[in-house]
Amino acid sequence: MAIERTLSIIKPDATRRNLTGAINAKFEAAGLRIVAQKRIKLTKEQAGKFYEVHKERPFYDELCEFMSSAPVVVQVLEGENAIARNREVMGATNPAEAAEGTIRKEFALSIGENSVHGSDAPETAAAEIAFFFSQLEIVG
Ligand code: RTP
Ligand code: MG
Repeated sequence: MAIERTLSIIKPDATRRNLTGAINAKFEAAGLRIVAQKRIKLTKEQAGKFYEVHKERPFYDELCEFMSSAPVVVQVLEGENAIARNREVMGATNPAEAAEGTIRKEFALSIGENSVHGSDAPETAAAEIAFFFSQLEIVG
């Protein structure tokens, strides 16, 4: 199995409720290592750029508002099959459909305010990591 890196974001609904540590504990328990991490506040424009793939979706504006409404914690997670592993730990986008024990099942408030983001493929992981981090900031 390949060692991968993926981009994770702890979203505003979770930072507001002081859940950063509880969410990180889930990643670490799943064998994912946090090899880079910073707390930032996105502007609506920066959120819009990050989520540009969703530009045509009906929820785009609401999503960009939400992602810039409070600080987020952006992180690089590393481990075996980290991209798929992380998405497993996150659970389904809609918390009503998320499996027991997943982050979204335990913490998400709604399909929009769903506590975490995770890259969905090797190409998007590489691009999303580069969006937030320089190589020097990632220490494996
Ligand atoms: P993410 O990209 O954040 O890891 O989540 P995902 O792959 O599970 O979901 P995606 O389809 O990529 O959607 C990105 C984010 O947009 C918000 N969303 N809102 N109101 C809605 O119907 C709706 N659908 C999606 C969520 O915050 C979702 O994580
Ligand atoms: Mg996605």
